Amino acid sequence: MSKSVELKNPNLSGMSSDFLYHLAINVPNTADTSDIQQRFGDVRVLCMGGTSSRMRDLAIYLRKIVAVSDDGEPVDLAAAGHRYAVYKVGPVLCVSHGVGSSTFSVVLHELLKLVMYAKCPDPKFIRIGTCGGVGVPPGTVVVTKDAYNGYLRNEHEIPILGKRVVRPASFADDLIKDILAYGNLSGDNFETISANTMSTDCFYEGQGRTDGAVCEYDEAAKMEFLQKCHNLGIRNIEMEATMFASMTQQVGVKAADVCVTLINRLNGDQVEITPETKADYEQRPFLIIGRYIQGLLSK
Ligand code: R2B
Ligand code: URA
Repeated sequence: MSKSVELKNPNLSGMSSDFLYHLAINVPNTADTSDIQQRFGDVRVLCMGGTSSRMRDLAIYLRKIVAVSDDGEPVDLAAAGHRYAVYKVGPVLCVSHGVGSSTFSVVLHELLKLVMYAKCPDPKFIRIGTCGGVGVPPGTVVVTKDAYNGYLRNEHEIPILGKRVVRPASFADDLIKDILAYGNLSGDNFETISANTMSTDCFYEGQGRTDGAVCEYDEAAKMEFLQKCHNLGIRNIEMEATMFASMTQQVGVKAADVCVTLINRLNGDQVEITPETKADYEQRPFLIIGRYIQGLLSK
C-alpha cells in the first residue's frame, strides 16, 4: 500500500500556514490543503537536476513518456521565487537545484513539505545529474549506492546549532535495482552501473583538482587520493549525493542519484567535451529515468 510522506519535524504541526519561500508556493491553511492537493497531489516522481535549462529539456522529453500532448513552452511554476525552476509534466515534477548541497538542500526541504501537504502517495525523488568519473569511460551512467563525503566517509556531516551532526548517507537498494533494470538494454551505446559516489562541497580542491585558483598539493598526491576513492568502490564524484541521501533517508522517502560522467578523473581535470557530446551524455540519464517512469506508471 502506498503511503503519504511524514516529515521529521514536530514543529510543522503547530504552523497554521506555510510559505515555501524559494518555490513561491503558499500553503495558506495547513489544516486544509485541498488546493495544494489539487495542484500537486498526482505527483509520483520528482526529478531534480542542476540547471533550469536541463530540467526544461527533461520536461519536454517526458511529455511523450507520460502521454502529455502539449507542444507549448513549459511553464515554470516557481518563476515568482526567482531561484529554482519547477515544471510539471503529468505526474512528474522537474526541478532545478543549483550547484552543491547547500542550494539543493533548500529546495529539497521545500519539495518534501510540498509532497506532504499535497499528500502525494509514495513519491520517488530522483536526482538526474552530471559528475566526474573515476576509472570509468566518460558517458557512463552511475546510480549511487553509498555516498561518501570529502573525508571519504560514508556519511553526511553538517553543523546544526553549532554542533557537528553526522547522518547516514546511503540510497535504498530496491530503487537502485528498479532503475538498473532499465539500463544496459540492447541498443544502449553506454554502460549503466551502480557504484559509490564521492560528494564534495568544492568542485576544485575538494575533488582533488590541480586546476583551481588555489592548490597546495601536487599531481602525485591527487592521484593517490583518486586511487583511494577507487579502492572504496567510488566511480563518480559530484556535489550533492551525501546531503540528498541523508535527508531522504531521514524522512523515509525513496530516492536515487543517477548521474552521467563527463570526464574520467584518472586522466585529467578539465571538462573539455564539446557541447554536442555534453548534450548527448546528458540525454543518457533522461533515457534511463524515462524508461523507469514509463514502467512505474504502467503498474
Ligand atoms: C555536478 O556538476 C556540478 C558542478 O559542475 C554539480 O552540481 C555536480 O554535482
Ligand atoms: N561535476 C562534478 O562535480 N565534477 C566533475 O568532475 C564533473 C561534473
